[in-house]
Amino acid sequence: TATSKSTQASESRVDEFDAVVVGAGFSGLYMLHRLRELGLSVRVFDAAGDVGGTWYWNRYPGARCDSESIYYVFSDHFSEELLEDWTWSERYAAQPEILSYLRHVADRFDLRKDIRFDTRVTAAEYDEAADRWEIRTDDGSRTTAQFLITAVGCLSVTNLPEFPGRESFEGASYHTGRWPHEGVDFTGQRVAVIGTGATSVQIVPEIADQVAHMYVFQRTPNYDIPGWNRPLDEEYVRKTKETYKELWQRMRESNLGLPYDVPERSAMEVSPEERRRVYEDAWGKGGFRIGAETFNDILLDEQSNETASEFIRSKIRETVRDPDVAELLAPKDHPFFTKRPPLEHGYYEAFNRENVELVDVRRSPIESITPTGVRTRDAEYEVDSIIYATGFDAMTGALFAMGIHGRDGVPLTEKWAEGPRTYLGLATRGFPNLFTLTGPQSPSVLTNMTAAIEQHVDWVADCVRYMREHDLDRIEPLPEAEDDWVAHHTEVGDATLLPRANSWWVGANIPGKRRTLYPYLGGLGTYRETCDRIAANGYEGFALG
Ligand code: N01
Repeated sequence: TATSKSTQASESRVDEFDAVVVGAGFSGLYMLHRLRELGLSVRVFDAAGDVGGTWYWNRYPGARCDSESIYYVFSDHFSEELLEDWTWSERYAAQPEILSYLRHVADRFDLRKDIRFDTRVTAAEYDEAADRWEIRTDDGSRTTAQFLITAVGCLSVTNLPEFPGRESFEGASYHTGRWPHEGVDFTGQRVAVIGTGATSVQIVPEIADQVAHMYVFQRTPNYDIPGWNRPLDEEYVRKTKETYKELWQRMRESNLGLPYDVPERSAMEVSPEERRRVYEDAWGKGGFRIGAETFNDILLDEQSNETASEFIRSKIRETVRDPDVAELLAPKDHPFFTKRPPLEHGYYEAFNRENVELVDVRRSPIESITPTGVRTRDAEYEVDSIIYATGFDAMTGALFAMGIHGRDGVPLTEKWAEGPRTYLGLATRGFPNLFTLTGPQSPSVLTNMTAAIEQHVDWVADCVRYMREHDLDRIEPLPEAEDDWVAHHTEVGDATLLPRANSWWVGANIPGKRRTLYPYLGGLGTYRETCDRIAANGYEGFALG
């Protein structure tokens, strides 16, 4: 029949490109732009219906970026004019505004013509004889490319816990990372929110006055920091734009990809009064400054950390009127910043409302989802809707889901069975010409993502140019370089308090996932210097051929 003929035709046809990029969020769009400038033919695939990545999928009420909007942009390395022209309306941009920014970028640089939307990569296999990657997608197409570049984001595969009876629920269920495009009206509903991470902390205050009743199911409390969101005034925006070049340079050289002042004192070096003053000051400024700009050993020393942790607990106790609820919301089982601290915009205040109730599922775990609600060991909560704010299979989830097979057909899942093994978090031996943008063992999620993305994309683009100029077909880490990077990554992480908490940074949120530190803790500035040095030494630690 005509249909089977056309299927056969599409199956036998192979599209050839210099590079395939998977993902059309911040990193994929910038990568496409840079490769095009180098004259490469590029095909981008994205499972979404448009550009945006994280900001395409995460449309839940209250979704906004925890990095200040003025720092959450493409830099002058992408386009000076774009940086100059675009103006954010709020200190922390909300999801619709970030999505319109990315759509604007796609339009302005005519990026969509090289992107296949609604197309999911189902397999990517390295063909050693041809020295090319063959990529298969769920529309049955086959594409080959010299370079395979993953721009799949760190938090794109949703985690939906396997609660018994989940499918039996007769109301509506949502995962925050797959929010309906038309939005959801919770007016007058009884709603369960499961999870208390950064996503839940955004959604709870946003819908608290809409719902009839909300149960927030908390397993682990977080140290939530106020963002103090506000509209941006024109004068501030004008001044920022005048100094954008210097700002970006500071961001590039910083640990966090943010132009913050670096503290030089230990928290234990100063008096309790001085400490309080420093914390109050950072608290008043809002955002991650309380971790980044106060004392230099918060992530290194337990005692110092405890001073910051206790400061935040005191703020929770001041805000939440019911002392029992306040105590439940105040974390005691992990040090501050060893789980990603959410930014809050009215989260703690929400628990002062009559219609918002905190349920402690550490004490009384969720046993099942019933047709009418959530059952814990001690009680049953009847609801109309369940919101799963239960996070993501971070950093490796999307890479493993893509069916990547390297030399001799070795699956990436096998190569990384004991945890990721990479060189610089950018490449892995046995998988030539594969680059993993913001991949595990790179700074990625421990920084302002746009700064980490800029550095990775620039480095990969420079590497591709170098290979073209030197007539090289293949790049792949040497075994010793990979071993050394893995050891260095672990050593740097182990020197901090971060591996102590059960966070998604160590894979603890996914049952059965290998527990190891996923992002690199060495800081973006130092990491950049390492990457630049390696490039300047003719890609030291890589085999080129
Ligand atoms: O996910 P999470 P998220 N039973 O993994 C709970 C980024 N982000 O979507 O802590 C009961 O942090 C789980 O409990 P526990 C940001 O980097 C950025 O909120 O594992 N509870 C936890 O409370 C962030 O860190 C922005 O004990 C269960 C929650 O679900 C990352 O995304 C905005 C459970 C999941 O929290 C992920 O945040 C929002 C179970 N079986 C998010 N399973 C920006 O601003 C899980 N939980 C850019």
